[in-house]
Amino acid sequence: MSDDSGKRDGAGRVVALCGGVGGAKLALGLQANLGVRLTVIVNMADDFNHLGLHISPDLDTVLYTLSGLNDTARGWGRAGETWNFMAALQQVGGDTWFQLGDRDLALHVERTRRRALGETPTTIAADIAKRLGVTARILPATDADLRTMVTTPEGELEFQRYFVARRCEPTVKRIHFEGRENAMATDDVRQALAADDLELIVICPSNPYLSIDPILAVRGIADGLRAARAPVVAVSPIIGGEAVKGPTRKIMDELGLAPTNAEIVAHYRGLIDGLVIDRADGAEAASLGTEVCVAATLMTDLPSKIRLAEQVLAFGRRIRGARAGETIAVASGDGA
Ligand code: FO1
Repeated sequence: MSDDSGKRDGAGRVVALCGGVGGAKLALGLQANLGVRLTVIVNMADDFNHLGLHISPDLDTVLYTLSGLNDTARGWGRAGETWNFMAALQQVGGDTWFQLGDRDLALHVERTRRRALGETPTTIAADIAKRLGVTARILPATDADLRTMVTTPEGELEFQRYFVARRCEPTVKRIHFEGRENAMATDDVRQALAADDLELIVICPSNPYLSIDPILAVRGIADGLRAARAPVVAVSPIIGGEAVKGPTRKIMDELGLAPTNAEIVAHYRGLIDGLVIDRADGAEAASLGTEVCVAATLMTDLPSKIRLAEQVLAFGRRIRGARAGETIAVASGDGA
């Protein structure tokens, strides 16, 4: 490799902070590059209790995506799914606004059973990840109860009620995380962020307000990023003023935030050493006031996820190199 990968890269670990669908795509690309060297810290604040089951949507999206079981068209849940449970539930007058596929249902039933026995989300996630063949290490951000609540003109909505039942239509006036005062990072998360062989921390292109903030709200995680020996880079969820998927742009508008990379830099200020932006926004690079890597950030297939992950890792190497006193060119992901 032309850059310093031979010297500094190689056996080090990488930690990725990840929410649901968008973040999981990059996590898959990172896993393809890093295998067991990757640790994914997953948002747990989308969790909710439904039909007597404890549902962990972002965790399951990451588990299914990294095991190759996910339905890539739908974005969540399992490929080859059947919906007999939902049809039968409808027949007996059950709540069907939240779709639970027959195969997916097994995971919710088993997780609920094990939580009721007192097992932690961390232990359950690690065991299920292993059984599903996930290579990377999967860590819930916290084992405590944390809930993203969205304040709308209709009142406060639990995240899934806002996101799924109301399809993100209500205006978002405020987002807060119920339980944050007691939500501590697990020991595994603290150790992952404090590891002395940590080479890079990646904030995946999940929704900063709905998926990354509830991770950073967990006590010990934001401080862990600041104290980490490794650089922290974020991948922007914005391309050309639009969000790739989901309500990011709408929420930014409703919160009075400009849908720009400058806003993303401001949001993560003090936490990140660099931002990966799309080629469509390359002209902004020099004015963002942080190290920038210009890359193709739209992930449409596995090769594009792997390529973006490679560029993120190369960006991290460049920042480490610069810290070690080498010069850093304004990075262009193309052919870097
Ligand atoms: N998203 C939907 O838009 N509709 C659903 O019915 C739905 C069901 C569902 C079941 C399990 C699961 O793990 C995720 C599910 N999601 C559904 C996605 C989920 O609401 C979001 O992906 C995350 O919470 C946001 O990142």
